Amino acid sequence: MAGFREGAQALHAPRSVDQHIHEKENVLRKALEGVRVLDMTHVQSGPSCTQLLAWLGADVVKLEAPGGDVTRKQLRDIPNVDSLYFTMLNCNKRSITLNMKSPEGKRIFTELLPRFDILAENFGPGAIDRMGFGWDVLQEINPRLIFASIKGFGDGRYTHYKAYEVIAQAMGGSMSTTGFIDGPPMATGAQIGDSGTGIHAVAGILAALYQREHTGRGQRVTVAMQDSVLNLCRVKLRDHQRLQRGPLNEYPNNEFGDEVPRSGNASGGGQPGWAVKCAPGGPNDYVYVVVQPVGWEPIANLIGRPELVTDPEWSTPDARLNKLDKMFQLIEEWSMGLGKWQVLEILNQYNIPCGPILSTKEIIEDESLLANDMVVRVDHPERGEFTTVGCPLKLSDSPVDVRTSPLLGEHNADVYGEELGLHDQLVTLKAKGVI
Ligand code: CAO
Repeated sequence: MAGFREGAQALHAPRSVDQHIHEKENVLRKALEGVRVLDMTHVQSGPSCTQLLAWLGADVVKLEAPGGDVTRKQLRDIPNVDSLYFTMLNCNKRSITLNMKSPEGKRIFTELLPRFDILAENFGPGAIDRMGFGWDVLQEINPRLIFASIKGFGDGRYTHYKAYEVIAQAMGGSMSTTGFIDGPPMATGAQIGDSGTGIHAVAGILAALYQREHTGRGQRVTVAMQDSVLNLCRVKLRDHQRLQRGPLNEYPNNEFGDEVPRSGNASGGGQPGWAVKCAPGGPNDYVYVVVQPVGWEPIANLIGRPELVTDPEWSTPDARLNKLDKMFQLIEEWSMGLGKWQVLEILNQYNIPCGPILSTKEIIEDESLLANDMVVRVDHPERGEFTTVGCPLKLSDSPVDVRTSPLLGEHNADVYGEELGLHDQLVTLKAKGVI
């Protein structure tokens, strides 16, 4: 951690040229090198957060109950091998096991804690307190500790409730605003409740680490899944308030009540957009097209309706607002004669923002995603090679090297033996179910 502190202090202290050179020579190879995370997270929301910290260079030690994170066994595709659910969310971490309900487990935990900068968890409400390690206790053991918790909900009537991905989508404003008006509320495939919350937690943890450089104190970071989804649904709350002044003209809906309706594939932004069908008509043969004001002329020409460029009924964004459905129908009549990749190419020749709907197969085979290390092949000691999603944060001085997730308890000897000097007790601790 010493290198990290020096680096951060240097940010606010005046530096001489000599100091600059000296710092450059001692440059950190990873942004979070020296930062240590004791990772008690499980399932998705927490592990997605700590995996990012690991990719940024932190030493992330995942502490699991002796039975392991439940996702090691969930949705297994190969018998007796850690599931892809687990391997894709726990790369670059180390694994130790510890029974937090045994007195010896609690003692070992108390010895471990001062060696870490961050403790992360996303247990059900109250679980960490029931283990005997509430914030007061943790602070006493390690005043510099940053204690990050992900829960379903913030303080209030839902505090004590457990939460999963789609529950957060339901209660954060996403489900009521996703789908078509004549259909039920819909969940989105993007895991905004779990991984979306994990990313929010990363931001909170990094801010707390930076503040600690000034105060010397750790702090509590809490992030709720409902709050994170709501943060991502900000524009829907914008539209809710706009409703008081009249209908939302850019929505495809004809009627408006006192709540934001589901609006199908409408763009949600200031520029209208829609997914139009393409040939040969398969489930993902669509292109999402956004019609900016400058895009109308080339689009009208491309679709064979040049007269609409100057027709006052069509020539301005305002004039088109009450017939967006008709506008996208005209575009679709054109796009249905072309494949989605052709449409992408043609529209981009005119700088018209658009995107083909990519299937998971197309994504996993996409050359540019592979080249950018966003689709990454990783070697796992038991399953062989697997494919995962790489790190979307690209730092020029902190390259990410995606490495396998750990086997359960793989690093017990390293951490308990090397760090705590418990080499001789490892076999007994294992036999007693402590590790
Ligand atoms: N040693 C001993 N016991 C351990 C342990 C360890 N190392 N790690 C966890 N446990 C115990 C906990 O102490 C808890 O025991 P008690 O309830 O008896 O105190 C028990 O495991 C269950 O913990 P849990 O409530 O976290 O797990 P669950 O399967 O019942 O619930 C979930 C799962 C996800 C609903 C809940 O953890 C939750 O609401 N988390 C917060 C929201 C969240 O992150 N959701 C994400 C869901 S998908 O990414």
